[in-house]
Amino acid sequence: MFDFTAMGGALFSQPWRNLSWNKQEDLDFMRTYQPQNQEVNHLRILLHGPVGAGKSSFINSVDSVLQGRIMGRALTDAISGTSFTRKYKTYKIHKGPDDFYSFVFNDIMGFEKDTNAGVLEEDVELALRGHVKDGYKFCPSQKLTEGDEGYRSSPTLDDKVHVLVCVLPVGSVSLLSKEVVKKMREVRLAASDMGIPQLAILTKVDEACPKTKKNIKDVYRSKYLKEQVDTFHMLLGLPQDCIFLVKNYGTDAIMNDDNDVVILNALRQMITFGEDFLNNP
Ligand SMILES: Nc1nc2c(ncn2[C@@H]2O[C@H](COP(=O)(O)OP(=O)(O)OP(=O)(O)O)[C@@H](O)[C@H]2O)c(=O)[nH]1
Ligand SMILES: [Mg+2]
Repeated sequence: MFDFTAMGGALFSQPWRNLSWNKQEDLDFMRTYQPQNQEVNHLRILLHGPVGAGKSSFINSVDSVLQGRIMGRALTDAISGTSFTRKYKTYKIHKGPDDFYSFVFNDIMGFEKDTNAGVLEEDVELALRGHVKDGYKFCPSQKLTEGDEGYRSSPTLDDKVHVLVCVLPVGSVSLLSKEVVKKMREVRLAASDMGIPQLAILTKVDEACPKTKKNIKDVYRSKYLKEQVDTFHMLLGLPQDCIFLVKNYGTDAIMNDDNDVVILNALRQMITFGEDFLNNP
């Protein structure tokens, strides 16, 4: 049996990924970012992953970092066993009172182990292609089809997903069921077929690693966390440099510049990847 607690404390002498720890530079990048491709207004990031992974929390965390105070708009749920996010919804983040950042998030209902619960892979694929209208409520037993009210027949590049992000608690990597891995791989393959870039965030690093909980600057030095990144890379076939570690802010959190940088680092990569896709759709 793998000794998680022993691994939880061990650190590499040097981080395996170097962050700039320059929050202002990251904030300036977000503020000035605009898609070069004039066909689109926003870069669209789709977060997908199991129930309770921290998808809504990540949107809230980005919102909080950019606003400089804790935000809780993309509702999160601490207790439910089944997915809390059911509606397909686009989240924009305010830059000023009437102004928004040039990237948006969609947060899709989680996959569930049970084949007749949670979002269907087919529906995720439709979302990737831009066929799912805002406000559509996913139904685990029936896929969205042409002619349904929530179905958009002729999506523009703006409606499509430009970068796909798989979200998973880092402590769940070794516990993933075969069914969920299969669903994640299928979605990843569908995105690859469409040329959509992909990355992953592994959340709840604070729960999984006591050293990181104490000092978020050690996140990319933790041996245990690196092991989970490597395992996830093997399971899903995503390159290690496309896998990011994140501690989300809960509604009662105290903000911290170093944690902000860790969140912004992941977001910046999402934007960079999505921008590549938009310039070559
Ligand atoms: N400690 C800790 N808790 C987290 C973190 N991210 C999310 N959580 C908690 O995990 C729970 C589930 O998070 P959500 O953001 O609602 O998860 P979700 O992926 O949106 O789940 P569904 O909408 O049900 O698919 C909430 O209680 C969050 O506060 C994290 O990085 N650290
Ligand atoms: Mg959610």
